[in-house]
Amino acid sequence: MSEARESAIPNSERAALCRRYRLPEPVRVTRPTMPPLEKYHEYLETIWASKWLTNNGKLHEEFERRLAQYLGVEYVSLFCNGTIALLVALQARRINEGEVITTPFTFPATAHVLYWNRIRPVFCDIDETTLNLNPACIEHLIGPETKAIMPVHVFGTPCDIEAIQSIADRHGLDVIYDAAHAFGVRYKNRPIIEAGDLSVLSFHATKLFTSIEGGALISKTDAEKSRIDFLKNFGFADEETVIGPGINGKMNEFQAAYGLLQLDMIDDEIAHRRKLTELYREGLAQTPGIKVHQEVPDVQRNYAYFPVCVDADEYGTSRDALYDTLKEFNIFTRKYFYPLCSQFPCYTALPSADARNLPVAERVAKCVLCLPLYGTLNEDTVRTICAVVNGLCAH
Ligand code: T4K
Repeated sequence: MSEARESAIPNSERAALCRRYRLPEPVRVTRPTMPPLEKYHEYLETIWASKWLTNNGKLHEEFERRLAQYLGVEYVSLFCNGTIALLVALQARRINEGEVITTPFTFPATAHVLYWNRIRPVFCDIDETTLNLNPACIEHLIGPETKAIMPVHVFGTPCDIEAIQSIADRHGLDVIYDAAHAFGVRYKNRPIIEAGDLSVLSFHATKLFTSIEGGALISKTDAEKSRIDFLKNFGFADEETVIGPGINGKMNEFQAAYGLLQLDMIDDEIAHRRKLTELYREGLAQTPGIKVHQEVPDVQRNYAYFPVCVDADEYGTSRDALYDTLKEFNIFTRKYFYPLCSQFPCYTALPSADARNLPVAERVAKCVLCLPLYGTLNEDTVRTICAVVNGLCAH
């Protein structure tokens, strides 16, 4: 039953459901909430007049300052995207050999930046509730080659930062958080991006907060921010001094302008997503086999994603069958994060990638489904999606 790929309700019932609930337009897992075009145009005029397109321009400066203020942290370095920010985070801490412990339940970028820094990823199992690294599984993976831990706040849910920090302190390891999903999240009333040594945000177009492409690296000291800023600009400290093997990770003025406009909209975006999340929770509360992500205490959430787990036996249909059937209704969900990074051909030979070491991650990757959630999604559409998910349940 759990491997069933077909919708378990009869075809005639499914066709009737489709006639009633099929959405007129495709609804994707996410859409960016666009700022007013006139306002972006005003920024374009400023850029045109200044002829300053990139390399630490005025808008970049303003965005970095206002972003730090909004996020409640002191040291923000803007990047062209989150992946390069992660790559530079490792270089900033001089981690470019050995092993780093990370989660397999993440976007490929997390594991790939390790590989690109010549580091062996060591995959560690996850916690069933938070879907983040399970601290209880970390310690036995630490060996003489271990340099750092790279946890991910998956779907914006904070990792167990206290437990992870105490393991890192005991073993003298760095902690670099992939906080790509955690824009604006607070834990015990502090920004989650303060945790660990460094944190990386992503501002990709699919993210809660976007600068088209973009990202930021959050550091703790003046000296570290300077090193990061040099590293993202080829290592240049001044016109004639290169402090190290840097890269081009700079954010340009067009991205910064877009980011500045997003800052004016982000609180409304989060508030609307919160409302939609509540509607989903209500609408799916009684659905057998649809397990909604549990709230974690002391967290001010950002409502970046709405993941559910489909229990094929209870729901009567597998996650994959539901994913396929929803398309007939014009509902385009995503299986974030399936397959696991440990299942990619480039990593399967690693001993830590063995499925027997990752039972929770393996199980979650087979049942997780992210339903559409974004600021311009309307409440009726969420009600319809719930009605379809309920209607397709075989029990
Ligand atoms: N670490 C983690 C944990 C991450 O999740 C990510 C990125 C990173 C690191 C790396 O950060 P960046 O280097 O990307 O800054 C998307 C994003 O490309 C990726 O940024 C993101 N995670 C990941 C979770 O999602 P795809 O392959 O699912 O994107 P795509 O093109 O299929 O888009 C999904 C849906 O979004 C589309 O069906 C429609 C909508 N969309 C997309 C784009 C690009 C739009 O409406 N407009 C758009 O411009 O990866």
